[in-house]
Amino acid sequence: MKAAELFVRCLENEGVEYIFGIPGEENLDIMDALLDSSIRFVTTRHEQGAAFMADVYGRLSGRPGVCLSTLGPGATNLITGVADANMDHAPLVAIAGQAGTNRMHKESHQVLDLDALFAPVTKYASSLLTPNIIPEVVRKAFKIAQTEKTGACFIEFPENIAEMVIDDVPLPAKQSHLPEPPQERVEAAAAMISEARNPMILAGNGVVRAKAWKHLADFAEKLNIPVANTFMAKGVVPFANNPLALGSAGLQAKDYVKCGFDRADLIICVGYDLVEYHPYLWHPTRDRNIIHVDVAPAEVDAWYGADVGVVGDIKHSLMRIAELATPHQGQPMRALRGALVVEMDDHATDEGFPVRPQKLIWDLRTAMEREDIAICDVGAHKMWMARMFRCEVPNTCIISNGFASMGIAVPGAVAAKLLYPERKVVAVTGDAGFMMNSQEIETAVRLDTPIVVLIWNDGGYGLIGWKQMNQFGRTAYVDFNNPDFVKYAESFGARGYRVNSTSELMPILREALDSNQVCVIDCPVDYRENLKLTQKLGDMVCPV
Ligand SMILES: Cc1ncc(C[n+]2csc(CCOP(=O)(O)OP(=O)(O)O)c2C)c(N)n1
Ligand SMILES: [Mg+2]
Repeated sequence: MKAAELFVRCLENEGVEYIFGIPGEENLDIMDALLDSSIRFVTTRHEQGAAFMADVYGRLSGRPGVCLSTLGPGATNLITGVADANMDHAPLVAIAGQAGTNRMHKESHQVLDLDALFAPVTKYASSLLTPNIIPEVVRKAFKIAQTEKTGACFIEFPENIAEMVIDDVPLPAKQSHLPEPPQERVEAAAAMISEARNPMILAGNGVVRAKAWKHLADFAEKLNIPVANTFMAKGVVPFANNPLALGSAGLQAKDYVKCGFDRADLIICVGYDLVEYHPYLWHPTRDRNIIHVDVAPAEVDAWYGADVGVVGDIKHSLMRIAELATPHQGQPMRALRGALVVEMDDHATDEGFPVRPQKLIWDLRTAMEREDIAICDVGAHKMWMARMFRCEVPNTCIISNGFASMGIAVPGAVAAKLLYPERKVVAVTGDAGFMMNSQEIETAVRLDTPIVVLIWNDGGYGLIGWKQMNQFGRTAYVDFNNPDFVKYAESFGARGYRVNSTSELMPILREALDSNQVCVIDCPVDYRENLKLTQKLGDMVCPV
């Protein structure tokens, strides 16, 4: 068979269902071989869209999402989404065509050193310089992408190698197992927890990747320890009626949950990746005890001096520590949650227009079912969603907070809908982030993946304006004009809605969610609330 066919067999062997991408002149053999495979190729309208689809596919499923481009400009277009997956620890394998090995060594049309280009944004980048190594390279890329801490890998496939003839078979696709945490570390952690006066848990995205949310909730409940989660770990403990759930931590500003970190003498970090939330923001004093429960040893950071590291399978670590530690009494941090819930509930009947962020979130949460999925883009809207969108189930509010690239929401929603056709999927996006990958509306319409895109329209780069106002008292170069989003949506064959008054928002959301069509909702948002929030939190006196 041709090397390209063997390559595709190897991908099938890894359980690949979808490849997101754009064909080019240098991957003709792969594209042709895919026609005879079980893999579905999703043609996108930008390689960045393809990479974000693979990113969110990987994050939601735990299996590597796969994206593909041609050489040179196709490959550079992939990079942002690949970097996003890598820094958010989403498993992903990116594939790019390459010029033949007879012209890779010299100045030649569209040729870039792709291994070098992808090395800083992946865990492993390799080139198929001979057909004999295809089974090994593919297996290695998938194994590394799926091994904690999961991330992105890259394979470059020169066109002359792809058409060579080879007789070989894929290697068995096996996954490695995580080691048990050492008993002595488990005991040390349990002793530290038993002796603490005010322990608190910070749960990160690693809990979601390990599917350890039930174990975390049991751990917290048994030991009666409150839990804050990072933006990327929303849903790891049920929020509703759970006195131990303190909500999401991640704002740079003061916040209720931060009062918890100030009050705690011990912070138990579980599956926490430092990329999600700088330790200096929640641990400026550097004097608290820290227990690090994770699959990998703690990163070195002056504000993250782990006193006890429990490294190994997170589920087992949590179970074993909980067996040995003494439960705590009382709920000294409960008022923090109470203050947040008051804020969440405060805008339920708000009629002000443009719509306030709190009301937008209230209506969205009310319109969506528990298991429906929101994919957030990056901007002020993300901050509001992270803080105020109640989330009961992990992986139902996807936030990129490692690389935090704008443009993820629309393509990410397409991937989510492919994975979960029975659930509603909403892309929650700013007007700027929307325009960065809005071309994938065409992909969504063509694939018949009925997503709802909810645009928070402020005519600007809202988050940046917010920061500029905080720091300088004036904004600089953050305003822009938007196209008519309704007509824009309709031009793709999608439905477009404009929210003209706050009372229209809920009926429009319900209609769009029920429509089974791709829908775009243009919702004007009142970002005067941004500075009000900063002011309010700045003036806040900790309730604990
Ligand atoms: C690709 C990319 N470019 C720039 C940034 C920096 N940045 C973060 S948020 C933001 C503004 C986002 O504007 P918009 O999408 O309209 O959301 P809003 O803040 O208005 O809610 C910018 C420019 C980024 N995170 N990613
Ligand atoms: Mg905006």
